[in-house]
Amino acid sequence: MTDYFKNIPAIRYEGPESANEFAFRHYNPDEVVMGKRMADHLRFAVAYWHSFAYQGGDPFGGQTFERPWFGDTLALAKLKADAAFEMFDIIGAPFFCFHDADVRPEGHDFAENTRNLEAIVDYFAAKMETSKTKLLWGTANLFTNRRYMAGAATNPDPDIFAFAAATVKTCMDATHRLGGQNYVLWGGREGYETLLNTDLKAEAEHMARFLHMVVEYKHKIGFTGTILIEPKPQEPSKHQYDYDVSTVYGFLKRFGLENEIRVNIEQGHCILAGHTFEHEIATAISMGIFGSIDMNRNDYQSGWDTDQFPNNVPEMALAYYEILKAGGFTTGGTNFDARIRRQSLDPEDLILSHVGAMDTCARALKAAAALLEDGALEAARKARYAGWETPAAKAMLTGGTLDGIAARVLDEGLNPRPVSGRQERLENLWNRFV
Ligand code: XUL
Ligand code: CO
Repeated sequence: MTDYFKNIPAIRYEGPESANEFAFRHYNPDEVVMGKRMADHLRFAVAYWHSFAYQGGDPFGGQTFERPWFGDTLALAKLKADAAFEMFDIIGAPFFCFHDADVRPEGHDFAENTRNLEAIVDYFAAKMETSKTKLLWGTANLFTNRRYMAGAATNPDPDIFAFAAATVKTCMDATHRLGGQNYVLWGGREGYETLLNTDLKAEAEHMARFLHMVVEYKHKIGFTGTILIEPKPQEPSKHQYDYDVSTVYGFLKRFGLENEIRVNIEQGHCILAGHTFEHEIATAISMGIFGSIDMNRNDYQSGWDTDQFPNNVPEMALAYYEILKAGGFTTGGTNFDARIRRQSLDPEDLILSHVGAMDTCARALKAAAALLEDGALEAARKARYAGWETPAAKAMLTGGTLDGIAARVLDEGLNPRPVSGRQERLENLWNRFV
């Protein structure tokens, strides 16, 4: 036991009228929404890196937080784990996520990194025997250490490719051992700064081989979770190879990986790519590669990946609407890839940021479910495409040819009239539910 969160009570649902800061107003884990417990719909996860490893730095200044577990020893890494599992209990987190570098001290070489990781995995495993919190996903940090400055799987140096591959092996082992439901690959440095020193074709082929090895190893060890790629358009690299969902899909298809790897979609990354969150989610669903979400928001003025906690209910509702419509998460969930601001120094800030974000998501889920159950939006969407039910329309898709269609257009004297897209009417409908 640590005394880090000593004065903070376990957070319970008290309903929308409660004025208690340390209570949920909307997230009621056992409440049934569309036939399923809210907790089972949302599948919240705490991100270890932001809540326990982030020290408060920004590009102009270093550490602002003082946490008793900061430091690079195994004893401190265990203290960090103690505090983390205490926080998971306080907020009732069903899941957590971690990178190797968040949980273990940095070693001098691969062997020491592996020993340190295994020691912490043992420590987690013992805690998880009694904890209610499970592992949503594990991942390898292949971007912080200077060895990865020119990439991991796409590094021009084959020894760094090898170091990264060996590291992913250990992280997949850790994830498998802890019962993780997914394994994530975010290619922070898989991209480039200047074409003057970059061989695009070679880098793509190396990354594809790397991903095939990940898939092969997954099957070899009997890991039944989902392998996920997390798209992001830039930052840290100027040009990232995993720009957005469509780019990732094209890459997977090009190298025959589209049935093995899905995507973990992060709100802030979508915005950086010039898309909305719901666009990226709907795109992934339409391509059959939707996996999980990283929930956060960026500052809308700065244009950086500021990883703030979500607080915009209508926006999140659009995202959950697409997820619910597609049948909900399977192995995926809602990972709060979000950190408190560097001035938010108190233990309470760590807890209440999650409480607010869980409430935001719960409100969004309920609004999305109500609209889906109402059915008016889907009916309108279906009506817009109703013309495709006619035999002539269907025939164009099955055996249509340009000259055959041209003959029919002439023959029937087709002169179609545009119809309203009714955007504002649909926005009004949407607004009745959020
Ligand atoms: C970086 C980011 C990562 C991934 C995991 O922008 O989102 O934290 O989620 O490596
Ligand atoms: Co993320």
